[in-house]
Amino acid sequence: MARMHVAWRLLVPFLAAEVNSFSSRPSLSSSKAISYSMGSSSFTNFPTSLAMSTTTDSWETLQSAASNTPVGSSLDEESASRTAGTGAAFVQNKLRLFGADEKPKLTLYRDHAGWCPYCQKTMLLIEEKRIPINIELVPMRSYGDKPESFLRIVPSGLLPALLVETSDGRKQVVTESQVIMELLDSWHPVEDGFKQMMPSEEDSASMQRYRQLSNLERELFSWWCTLIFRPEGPSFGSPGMLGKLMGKSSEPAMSGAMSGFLECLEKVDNALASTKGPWFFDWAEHPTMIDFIYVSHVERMLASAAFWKGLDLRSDKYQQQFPALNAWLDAFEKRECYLAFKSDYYTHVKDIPPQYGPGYDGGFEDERISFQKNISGKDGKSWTLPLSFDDDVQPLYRGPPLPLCALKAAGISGDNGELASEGTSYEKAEPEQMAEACRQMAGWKIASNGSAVAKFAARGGPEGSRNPRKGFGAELADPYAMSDEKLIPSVETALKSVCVALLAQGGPSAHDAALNEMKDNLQTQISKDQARDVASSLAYLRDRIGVPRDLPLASARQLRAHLNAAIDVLH
Ligand SMILES: N[C@@H](CCC(=O)N[C@@H](CS)C(=O)NCC(=O)O)C(=O)O
Repeated sequence: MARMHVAWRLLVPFLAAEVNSFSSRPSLSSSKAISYSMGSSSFTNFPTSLAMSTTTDSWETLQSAASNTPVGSSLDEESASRTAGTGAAFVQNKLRLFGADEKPKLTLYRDHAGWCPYCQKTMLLIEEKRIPINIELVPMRSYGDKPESFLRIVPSGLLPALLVETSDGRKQVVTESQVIMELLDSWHPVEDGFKQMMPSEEDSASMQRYRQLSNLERELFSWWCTLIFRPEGPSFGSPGMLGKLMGKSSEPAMSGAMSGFLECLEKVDNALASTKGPWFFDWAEHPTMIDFIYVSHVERMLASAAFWKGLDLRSDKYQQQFPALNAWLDAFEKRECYLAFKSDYYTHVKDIPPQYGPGYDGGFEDERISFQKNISGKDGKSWTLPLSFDDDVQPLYRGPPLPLCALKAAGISGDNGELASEGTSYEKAEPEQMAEACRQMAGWKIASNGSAVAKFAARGGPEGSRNPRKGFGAELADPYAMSDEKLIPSVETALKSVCVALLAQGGPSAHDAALNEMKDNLQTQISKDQARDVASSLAYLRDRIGVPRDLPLASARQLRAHLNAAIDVLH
C-alpha cells in the first residue's frame, strides 16, 4: 500500500503541486518585495536581483515570490478553500460542500486528469445542481494502474462510479454516467431547492424530446467515430462534385463520413435553434441534463475534427452553418464551472487516442496541416514568444480565461465592465495585463512544486524515460518513466530561470528584462555539455502540459512558450 502511495504521487507531478500549495508558505521578507499601486490593483515588484539569482534561490523563495504576486496570493487562498470544499469548480477538487455542514454521503470516483468525457458530464451536473459530494480521483487505464481499493469497489475499473452510503450504513455502487446523473438528479429535487435538470414527468412532450435528443447524441457520437477513427474513404468525386449536385458550385470534396457527420450536426443545430435560449430546453435558464450529455463529447469533436480533418466548427464559416450550436458553445464557454473541466485541443488530441484509437488524417488537407501545426505548437506562433493576444484556432477570451479569483486579483474586468465576472467575454481586456496574470499563474504553479516538476522533466534526458514497468497508452502521462538523475540539478536551475521570468511584474519592460536575464542565466549556468539534454528535458515537460489538469489554456500557452524560449537558448 505504501508503494502504491508513492507511485500515485509520481503519476501526477503537477497535481502534487496542489497538495503542497495548501501548506502555509513563508512570506518574502520585506527587503525583497517592494509594493506599489497601479490603477485599482496593487502590484508587488521584485527587484531584478531576484531574477538574477536563479541558482541560489530555493524553490521556497520562488514560492514566496509567487505568493506575493496578486494572482499567486489569490490562488493560495483559493487552494485553501478547495481543500475545505468551498472553492470554485476545479478539476482536482476532492470535496464539494455547497453549504452543507456535514460530510457528504455520496462519493464520486472520476478520472484525475479530466480526460474522461463521462466523468466530465457528471461533474458538470454536480456543479450546476450544487450537490454536496466527496470526489476520489482515479487514473484512467491509459494513465497508470488503478488503486486496488477502487478495483475492489468497481471490478470493471470503469469511470465514473458513484458510491452511496445509505441511511442504515450500507454502501452501494452505481456505474454508467447517465444512470448516475439521473439518480443524482432525482435525489436532489426542486422541492429541496435544487435546480431542475430533467423535464417534469407530467410534461410528456418534453420527456419525449429528451429521449429523442439522447438518441441523437448517440447518433452524433457514432458519426464522429466513423469520421475520426476509421480511414475516411473516398470523397464524392472531384472537388465541387457534391456541391454541384446540391447546386453549390464551390463546395470542397467531402467523404461520406464527413457529410454524414455534418448532416447529423445540422440536426443538433436545428434542435438547439428551436428553443428561445442557448440550451436544448427553454424551461430553464441554465444548461440541463441533456446539455451536459452532449457537451463533453462535442468538445472532443471540435478538437479532433480540427486536428485530423481540418474542420474548424468554430470558424466564421461554420458559425454561419451551425449558428445555434456555436451560440450554445459560446454560452457554455462563459461559465466558470464548464471552463474548469474544459481541455484544450492539444490535450484532447493526446488523450483521445488512448481511449478511442488513433485518429486518421483526412478531410480538408490545407486547413488540417495548418491546424495541426497550430495545435501542437509547431507553427512558430501558438507556443512561441512573443505570443499574440489571442490564439488563431482556439479563442481564449470568449469567457473568463483564468479562475475568477485570479482575474479579480489582477484587476481584470470582463467586456461587461464588471470585475472578474462570468457570463461575459474578455476579448477587450488589456493584453499586457492579461498576459502578466496568465504568466503569474504559470509561475505560481511551477514554483508550487518545482523540485518534482524538474525531476519529472528530467525524464527527457538521454538516460531518462526508461520505463521499468510497462508502457501505458497516454503520451501525456508516461507514469513510471525514470528521470535522468544526473541531469536533475541542471534542469532545476533552468526551470527556476523560466519560473522567475514568468513571475516578472511591472508590465512588458519588466518582462523583457526578465527574459533577457533568463537567457543570460541559461547561458552562464548550464554547462555546454549538458545544454542539449536540459533542452530535451524542458521539451519533455512542454509536451506534457495538459489543460485543465495543469493549467488553463491561457496560462498553459505562456508556460509552453517560455519553455520554448529557454529551449532556443540552450540549443
Ligand atoms: N457507458 C459508460 C462509459 C464509461 C467509460 O467508458 N469510461 C472509460 C473512460 S472514458 C473508462 O473508465 N475506461 C477505463 C479506463 O480508461 O480506465 C458511462 O457512461 O459511464
